Amino acid sequence: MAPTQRHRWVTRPDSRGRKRIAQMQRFTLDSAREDFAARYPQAQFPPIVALVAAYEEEQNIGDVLKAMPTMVGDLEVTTLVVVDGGSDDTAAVALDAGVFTCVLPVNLGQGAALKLGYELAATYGARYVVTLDADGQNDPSELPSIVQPLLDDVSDFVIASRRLGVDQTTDRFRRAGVKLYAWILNEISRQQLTDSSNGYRAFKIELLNDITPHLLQDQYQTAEVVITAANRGWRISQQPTVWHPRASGTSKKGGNLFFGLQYGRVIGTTWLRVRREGRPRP
Ligand SMILES: Nc1nc2c(ncn2[C@@H]2O[C@H](COP(=O)(O)OP(=O)(O)O)[C@@H](O)[C@H]2O)c(=O)[nH]1
Ligand SMILES: [Mg+2]
Repeated sequence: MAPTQRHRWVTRPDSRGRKRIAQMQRFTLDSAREDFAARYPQAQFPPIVALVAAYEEEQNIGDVLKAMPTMVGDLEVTTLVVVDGGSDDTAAVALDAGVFTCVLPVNLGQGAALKLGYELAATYGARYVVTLDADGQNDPSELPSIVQPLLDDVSDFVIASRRLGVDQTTDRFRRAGVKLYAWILNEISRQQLTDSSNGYRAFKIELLNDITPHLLQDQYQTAEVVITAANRGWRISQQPTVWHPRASGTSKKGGNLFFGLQYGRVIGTTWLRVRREGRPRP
């Protein structure tokens, strides 16, 4: 039987096992970096990078990539897909679409894949990074409105909000969870966000360079990014979005209860970490 997220959670490895896993993760990341550098020896990113971390989304990612804007005003947009292992044709679909594609040979989780994407964006010269899902839940045509507050320099980090916009999904438990966790996160990080778990986000590269070394979550990363950025004094704002149902397939993040527990765990552990670290000096 393939190990599930839940299975991994209850059979945590001992410290030697964790060291071995960390070594394998480093090896995996290095080989993806080398592979990317060899595939794009002349790579240079324009100011805006749309970053899609994708795990087994061959059915959905093609349409997402087709709908991606290529300009915001007079700033060029390019797309970077980080394919996070998996056994389907996600990488082939991304390569066929002609976008920058970085392939992790094994699945490391969305948090790890996005961290690699942030690093590549910075290395190859991007100034703004917009993350969005590969499953069709975020509409790429909204990218200009999501990134605009950064271009106007009124914010450093923008999160799309389905609660300020339109939620076209019907899962009432998920909706209640989004509300509850936004409230908790606002209480501990002194924000007024309505949808802190939305993965449609725009960042200034300076913010990503500052927070990335602090990020530890391999998979459930959305709350960690918000709490870390807020603690480090960056300006966070929100923009309305239309939240679509998944184009096909089911969530890979587990059922509502499991997802909720993981989300709560990440809020708790990140909150403890930032309290320990304290706030950086202005
Ligand atoms: N890189 C990476 N992305 C993942 C993984 N699991 C899910 N995703 C991606 O994260 C996005 C959101 O995941 P999804 O399963 O739809 O979660 P949900 O929208 O919160 O129910 C999608 O683009 C997925 O392809 C993973 O293990 N690694
Ligand atoms: Mg989804």
